[in-house]
Amino acid sequence: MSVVQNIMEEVKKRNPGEAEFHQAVEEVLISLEPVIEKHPEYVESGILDRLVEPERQIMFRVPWVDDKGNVQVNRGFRVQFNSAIGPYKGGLRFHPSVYLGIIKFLGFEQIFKNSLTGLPIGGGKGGSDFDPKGKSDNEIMRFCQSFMTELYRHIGQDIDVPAGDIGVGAREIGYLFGQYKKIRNGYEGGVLTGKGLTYGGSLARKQATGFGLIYFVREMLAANNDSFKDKTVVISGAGNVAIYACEKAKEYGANVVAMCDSKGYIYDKNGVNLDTVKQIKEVERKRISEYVKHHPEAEYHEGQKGIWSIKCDIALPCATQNDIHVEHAKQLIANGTKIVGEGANMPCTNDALNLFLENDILVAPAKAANAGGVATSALEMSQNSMRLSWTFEEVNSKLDAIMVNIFKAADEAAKEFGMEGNYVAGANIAGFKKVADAMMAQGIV
Ligand code: NDP
Ligand code: 2IT
Repeated sequence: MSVVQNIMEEVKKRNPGEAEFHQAVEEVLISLEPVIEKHPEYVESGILDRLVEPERQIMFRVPWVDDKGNVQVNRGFRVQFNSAIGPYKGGLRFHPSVYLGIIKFLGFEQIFKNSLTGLPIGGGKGGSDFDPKGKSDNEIMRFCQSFMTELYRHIGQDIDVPAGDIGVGAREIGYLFGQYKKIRNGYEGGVLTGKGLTYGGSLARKQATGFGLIYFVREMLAANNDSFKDKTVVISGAGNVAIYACEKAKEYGANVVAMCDSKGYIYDKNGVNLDTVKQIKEVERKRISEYVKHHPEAEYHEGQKGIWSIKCDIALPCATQNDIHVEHAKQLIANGTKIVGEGANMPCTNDALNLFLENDILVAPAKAANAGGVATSALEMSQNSMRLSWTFEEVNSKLDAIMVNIFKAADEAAKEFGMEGNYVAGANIAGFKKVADAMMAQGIV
């Protein structure tokens, strides 16, 4: 058995039932095979064995009282995966599907993503199986306060810095920050990112993941003498990442014809009206189906998966993991899609990814393409440490430069190992090498 196969067997044995975690590890390890062949010292130092084992995993009870006076109990998680290059950094996800395997896959991916940003941040992730849908603001606040009442002892601006992810936006970060500050009796601004602009948040953090995705895809297109101009784009999701990917893609002259939430998708052949989507999703927190009430010429279809049957040049999955399976990949390829840009984390199954690569579809892999969010979180930490704030233009231009560098790193690593144009492998390799070298330098810890 090869080194990679051995480690994979061990990961499955030691982490039973965590399918998403197995998937994420497998995807990375396979692409690292040529690297470890060239660098046997990584294997001798147990770098891979250590990388797949989180430094620390925390699970805790989150009790809270709902508006009817009933006691509710959720489960909280924080997985501190790797601190070789900086404090643990990564978002919190509040979604009923959350269990340890989801948080571990996200934490594992975060190690490589954060490394690619070129900024000093390690990898971590957390969250809860709490479902924010249908909860009042007061319920959300009480839940966040209870969650932080345990989490606070494990985090800190030089220890572990959480942020948002699915179900966690500025509202939740505000409640979490308020509780942290109250317990700690001090203003430790850099302990959370994605904060509101009135208390230490960074301009452009809200836009950063979506904008960053488009900057990365722009570079990938440019390397192939192409651009967004007049391209038909389909975006899954209608949350933070999807909305700002849509905004920047439109600005670059693309026609975004479809978006979705977990219940269904809208198709507006003349171009999605983003103001309407923002109003429905950011302000009213309602379903995307509302869109057709404002735009009767558009179509709404029940069932989210149908979105991948729409003909498009560029597909941007920005909702959640395992959104695109082989059958959806086949549909996209048959419809002439040339570019897949992963805004969500692990939105394609490994088989779907391989199918895209075999068919010469250009794939912008999540770890690289959605790194703009966490990169801008790191810029928020820098601003907090300096006790000043940069303008929108300053942050946005730093973000753009970071995404250009990430593209170059992925491109060059792919070329170095004879896989030109395979940015999936390139991103994994470039992200891995920095972390591996830092781990080598720091000894067996
Ligand atoms: P939001 O909570 O803002 O939005 C999530 C969107 O995806 C919603 O439209 C939601 O629909 C949809 N969605 C969620 N779960 C499912 C599901 N099981 N099936 C279909 N649709 C679903 O989250 P974000 O936009 O922040 O995150 C989206 C993705 O991007 C995630 O994979 C996240 O990990 C990743 N990401 C986020 C970053 C950030 O900075 N926020 C940074 C990097 C990556 P509904 O409302 O119906 O649930
Ligand atoms: O997946 C991700 O990179 C995020 N959810 C953002 C993490 C962060 O710390 O900003």
